[in-house]
Amino acid sequence: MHTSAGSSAVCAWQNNNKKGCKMDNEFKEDVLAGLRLTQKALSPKYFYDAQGSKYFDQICQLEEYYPYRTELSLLPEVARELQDYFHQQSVDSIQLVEFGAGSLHKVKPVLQELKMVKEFIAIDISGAHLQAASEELAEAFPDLPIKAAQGDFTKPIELAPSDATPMGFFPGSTIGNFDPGEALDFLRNARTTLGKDSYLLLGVDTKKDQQMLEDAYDDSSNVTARFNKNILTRINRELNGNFDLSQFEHVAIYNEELGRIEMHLRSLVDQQVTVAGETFQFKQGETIHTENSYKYHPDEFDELVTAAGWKRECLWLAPDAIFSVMLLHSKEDN
Ligand code: AVJ
Repeated sequence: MHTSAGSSAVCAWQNNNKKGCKMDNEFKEDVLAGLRLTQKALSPKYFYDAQGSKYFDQICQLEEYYPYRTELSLLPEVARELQDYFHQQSVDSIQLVEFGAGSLHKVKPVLQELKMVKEFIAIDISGAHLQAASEELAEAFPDLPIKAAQGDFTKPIELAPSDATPMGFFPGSTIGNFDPGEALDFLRNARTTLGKDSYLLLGVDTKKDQQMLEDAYDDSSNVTARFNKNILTRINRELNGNFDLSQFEHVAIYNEELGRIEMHLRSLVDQQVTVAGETFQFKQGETIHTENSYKYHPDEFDELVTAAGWKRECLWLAPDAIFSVMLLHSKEDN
């Protein structure tokens, strides 16, 4: 699936899944295993089929969903300061690697300001969506080599060797989808993937007023509800399921003890559902847990950073500390 847009080529390749088969099967096994649990659960990475990626873009335009616009408005300033910082560190070329790149909105302000980026690699689970976004990005940055890789960044990734200094980019607080133990693993893996003397630019959502958090995940236009329920539509289509979407409701609550927003799909009635030939019972009020979105105080997050062998070089906080962006450096001595 090599394509080129005009003069600027976007190289596409498949990362850690051979011709989609392994991934399809993994989807089925993951879904069935999740529905067999006492607390039924599905991984949020399965939200992002073509339709789910579109719904997510709509979420980002919502008034209630503050993380997207807040981070986006921080990034030009962040990138300008990075430019100065890297000059001071005598870093003159960067290989930028975005994890969970999606629609590539966030990298634009970074590329605009940070002229020393010599190569951009975008990894996302939603291949076609990423490919289209990459071609659009290539038009805006015709001189920049861009690679788009369909892959699951929760698994280790092998990067093409480069003379430039690697910098990972993981915006949007996607790291919040992991529980703290998994976030630690991700940070360790990223350090292995990016290598010694590399950097990681991270967006992390902060703890804040509960109402503001819950409104962001249960918006008044019900876009997040459609995004959440779309995972059932996907199961119906791809795994021959018979979920009746009208018999489930979207739930988003802040679990204060664990510091996370939880999204669930709650069964409105006693019912049974069949997926890939297997039948699952639902009691009225029973839920499928579909997503966690952890929120961290900067100091709290820094404990994970340190434990994973990174050092925070810089922290940017949005007004009222409603979102944070940080630059991590892999320590030279381990
Ligand atoms: C893409 C994981 C950062 O947790 O805020 C948005 C996903 N879910 N609304 C988030 C999401 C519901 C989003 N992340």
